[in-house]
Amino acid sequence: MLSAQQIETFWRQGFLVAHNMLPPETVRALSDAVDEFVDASRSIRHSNSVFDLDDAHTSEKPILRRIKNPQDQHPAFRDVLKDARVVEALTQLLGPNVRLYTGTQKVNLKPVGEKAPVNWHQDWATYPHTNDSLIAMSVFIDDVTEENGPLLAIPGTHRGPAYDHTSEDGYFVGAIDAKKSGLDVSKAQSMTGEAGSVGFHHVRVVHGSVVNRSEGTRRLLIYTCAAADAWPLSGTYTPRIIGPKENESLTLEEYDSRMIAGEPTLEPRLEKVPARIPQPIAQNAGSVYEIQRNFEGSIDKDFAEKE
Ligand SMILES: O=C(O)CCC(=O)C(=O)O
Repeated sequence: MLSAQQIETFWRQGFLVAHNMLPPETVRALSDAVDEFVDASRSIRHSNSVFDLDDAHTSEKPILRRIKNPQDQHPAFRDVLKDARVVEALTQLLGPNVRLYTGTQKVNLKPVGEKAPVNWHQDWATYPHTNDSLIAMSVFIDDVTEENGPLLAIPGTHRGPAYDHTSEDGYFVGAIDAKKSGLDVSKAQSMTGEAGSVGFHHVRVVHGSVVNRSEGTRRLLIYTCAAADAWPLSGTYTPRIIGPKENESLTLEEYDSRMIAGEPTLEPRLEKVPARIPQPIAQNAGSVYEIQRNFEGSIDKDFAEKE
């Protein structure tokens, strides 16, 4: 259960780390599950609907960046969505009726040797809804430190504009040009903590992460959850803007099977929220790493300039 102070911090900053929320046995089960996928990735040459691989990935030296839709791949990942502590925290932040958002869920591994940082962005840019009651929850499978590429979030930006995430030539690239947008990245705070901690960030908060400069992985299981009355603005039942199932719709039954707590509804809550539709999409739109390749800036460069 989150304390009143944690809830206040979340709404003031737009993000929060709840330290040591999950026990070592849960962390171990998640870690073992990720290891199985890293091993399985040795026989895969190209990214597919489950594995997102770095360009330098080989069977001898696997560099798995992401496991897609972990809830469909392994019971250890699925169990997190049933954990009473997790469900309670989500309902405290989103209200009693909570759905697993219909786009891609993920484990981001940020492996050593991976070259792609995640540039500044708002998740909201990729999946605007009828209201902004959406939160990404990241379960720390490793200790997350300043060195291994923690999420960096800029406090208060969840109350700001829907930033432009397009490239010079007008394509949606899923990244913000911090200078052009007047973002003060020096205010960014790191979401660090021990394995078993859980980070929560609001769908509109500006965030990103630099490359991993440590000797080990930084594995986060990231689930985005939505209030049941937040309906996707693009697509009928699904906001699959990027990713392999781009134009697929879910049946209502499938949509409602994603409820984590409470009841579904057919009545969207309409709120006056700033939004942009993420179009037109660049040719190589896939995971955040692929789509951000079309972006000219770099979060690492922003930080080098600051130092
Ligand atoms: O894994 C990371 O470091 C960043 C993840 C993120 O911001 C995202 O996938 O939207």
